[in-house]
Amino acid sequence: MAEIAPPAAETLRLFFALWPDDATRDALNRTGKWLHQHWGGRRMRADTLHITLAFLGATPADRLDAVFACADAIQAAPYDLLLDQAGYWRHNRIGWLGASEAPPPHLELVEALNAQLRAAGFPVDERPHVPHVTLLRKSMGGEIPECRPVGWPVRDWVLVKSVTESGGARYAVIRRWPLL
Ligand code: 2AM
Repeated sequence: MAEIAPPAAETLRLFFALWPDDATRDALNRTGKWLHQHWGGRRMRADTLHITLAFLGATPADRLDAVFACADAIQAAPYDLLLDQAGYWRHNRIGWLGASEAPPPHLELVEALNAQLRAAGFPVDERPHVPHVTLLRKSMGGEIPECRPVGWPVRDWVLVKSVTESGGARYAVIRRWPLL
């Protein structure tokens, strides 16, 4: 008799991120157009632009409360990010805008989040964190053009669910935590 496989446990593809306010998103999107003129590739849609703080990947849906608890445990202050450095990574053909100097509160937030996630048994990216907004995928790269810096007033951070659809990834903000 054929065995019936148990249904696969539902998983969510999750990451913590900074999500831009409207003015910051517009400025990032303009830089995306500018970089695209130089480097080509596929521009990220304006409504998907973000900075990843911690990438969890496929997470069992029944662990969502544990993910929330990690974030609830964090106390962090608001800060301003200056995204003043365009870059290109050859290994994944990404064109990005990032911070040449990440302010201490940003790095502290990432470290606090990683510490909570690690303690709760979630996978943590041990590579050094490079704060960046991916603007182009499948890009050729090239000489780095002069880019107008983008100031980002960081006042909150979010947990995001990524859903893969035929037109690419769609992101849905699940919850938001204020910086106080
Ligand atoms: P990227 O923009 O540099 O590709 C959603 O996929 C977000 O999580 C993106 O910002 C992506 O970074 C990041 N991400 C995807 N896979 C990752 C991984 N294995 N480790 C760290 N970050 C990842």
